[in-house]
Amino acid sequence: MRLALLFWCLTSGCVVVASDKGRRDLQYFPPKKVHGFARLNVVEEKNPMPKSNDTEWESLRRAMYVDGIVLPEDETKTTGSAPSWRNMDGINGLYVDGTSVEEGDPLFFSVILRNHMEEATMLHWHGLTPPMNEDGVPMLTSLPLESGSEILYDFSVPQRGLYWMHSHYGLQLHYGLAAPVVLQHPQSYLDWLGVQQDVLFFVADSFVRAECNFDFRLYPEVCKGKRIPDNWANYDMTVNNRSILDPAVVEVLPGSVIRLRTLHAGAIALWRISWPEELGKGEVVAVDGTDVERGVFVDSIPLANAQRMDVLLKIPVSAEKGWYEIVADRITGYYAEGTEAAERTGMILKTHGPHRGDPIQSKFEGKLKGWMDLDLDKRLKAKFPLPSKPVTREHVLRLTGEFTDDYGPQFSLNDARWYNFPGRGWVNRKEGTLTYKRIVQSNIPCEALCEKKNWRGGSRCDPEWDSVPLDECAFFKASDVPPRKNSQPLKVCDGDRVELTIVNQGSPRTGGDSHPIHMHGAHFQIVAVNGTRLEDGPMRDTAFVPRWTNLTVAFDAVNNGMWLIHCHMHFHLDQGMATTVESTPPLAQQSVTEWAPVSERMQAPGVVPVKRGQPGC
Ligand SMILES: [Cu+2]
Repeated sequence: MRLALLFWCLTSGCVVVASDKGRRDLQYFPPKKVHGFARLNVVEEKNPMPKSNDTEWESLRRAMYVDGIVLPEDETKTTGSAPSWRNMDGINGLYVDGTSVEEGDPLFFSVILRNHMEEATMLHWHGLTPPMNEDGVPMLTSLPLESGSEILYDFSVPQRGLYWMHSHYGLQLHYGLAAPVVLQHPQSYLDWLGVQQDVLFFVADSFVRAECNFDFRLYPEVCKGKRIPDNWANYDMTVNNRSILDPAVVEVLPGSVIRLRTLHAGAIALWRISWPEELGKGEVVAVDGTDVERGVFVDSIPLANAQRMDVLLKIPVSAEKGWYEIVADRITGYYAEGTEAAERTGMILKTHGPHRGDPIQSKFEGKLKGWMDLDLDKRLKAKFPLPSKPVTREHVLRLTGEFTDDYGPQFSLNDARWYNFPGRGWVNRKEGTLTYKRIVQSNIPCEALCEKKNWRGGSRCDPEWDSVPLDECAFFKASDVPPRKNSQPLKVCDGDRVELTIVNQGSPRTGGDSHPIHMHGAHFQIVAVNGTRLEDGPMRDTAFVPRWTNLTVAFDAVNNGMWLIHCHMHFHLDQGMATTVESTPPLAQQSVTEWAPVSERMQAPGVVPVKRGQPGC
């Protein structure tokens, strides 16, 4: 195996670094040829099925999804682990078969993506670590995928676990544009875990029409001047794309061990997932697609936006009931709401016989803590922690801003708001003034400042509006605005061991919120909570940061480029809660090559690996 790996590295250019735990930490450059691919389509449903009784807003509903085609055998040049599009427990997703590939060896992620929608899109491969041009972030490292066009992604991944794809373009995640990505473990590892069956639990919430929430004044042609309140009745809560009224039913064998693979694909809610007492405690075996040391048992799973967690559950041999309910309760990040009145969705595990047909119940009815904290993260230990290495760079990322009842999420990072996709904003159209066409991209309309109708009667809504003369308010019109350049990136040098302390002190006026912070391009390790160091804390790509908490994460800057770091509550991202981690000096932007004709397919996408070692560092 060593010889084969060496040969592969010589011909394909990978970097192998031995860690102090004996793990091969691999950074792969893109494969030079296509190893068989999956063909995916991004589609908008023309007439989405009504899902709520709230007919007032149903006509505005949008629904988007990813669909795929399994190519005939003779059209692929498969190596045995090429991606395929599969139905996994009722939801379609991308499956990369690593059962016969050794852990640490590359799996090939070769995907052709075609946009069948009328608007542009771009899919991000959440948690994967491709070269930056294939990360799927429009306007930062790639072009938007315009209507009717195709693109080829072709890179290799060392990871094994549960990942996902989702739109990073505009408000599309609110409309459900997401799907699972399974990078299957080696069969020997599954045997060691004792797993006989994987059960995917893809829990999501999507909002009926995101533009018409706090941004409704920016979209008068769609929202007709009315705001759709973001109360939970205007969300669809689903597991594997099915509601609680018609839940997914997955058949399992009595006496078997299942790996319940939970993934939060929703835009806003936080979830706690639980199962009946007959199934006992679950053993946590992975978070965010990274394995953890065994021996941590839980009776429920807290899941923030974009996070994943795998647990082993034993189906009783007797299986007297014939069915077991896996329940997701909406919880909060900062105060106890309990679960009785909380929104709920779920799925059925069935051994035999019909499901009883009653609404899904939770064993924790009214008893479970309804908020989310880091207690479980503190207990988990990474199976493959970062190798020990001196820290060479430290950064602080303050989670700033607040939510106001009148004007919605006004969050920022280090007091700056940044928008990396085209959206709408307010443009001053008064001729002959210094503020002519000054863009204020914010959901607070100018009249809010003029009327001083802000949070609890204060005199100020948003610093961005402070410099606008009151008599110019009438000249601000809702307009399309381009993305801005990020003026406050977190700069790192290639090869740095970075420690990033995420500070969430809350807001003195509102108390503040909790935020799931996701970084692209690398997994980070949770190394300290409120200054207390963790030994071999879990590796994650999305850390939940409760309010009044400081969380320190560490990562190695080996995947050179520009990487988005942002809150994964989508309304918060929409309002600018994002920045970038960038190598110093900033790299020239490269765009992903557009889809090449068939004769050039073997060369696509032609992305040149970024050179290691930056001058000035
Ligand atoms: Cu947030």
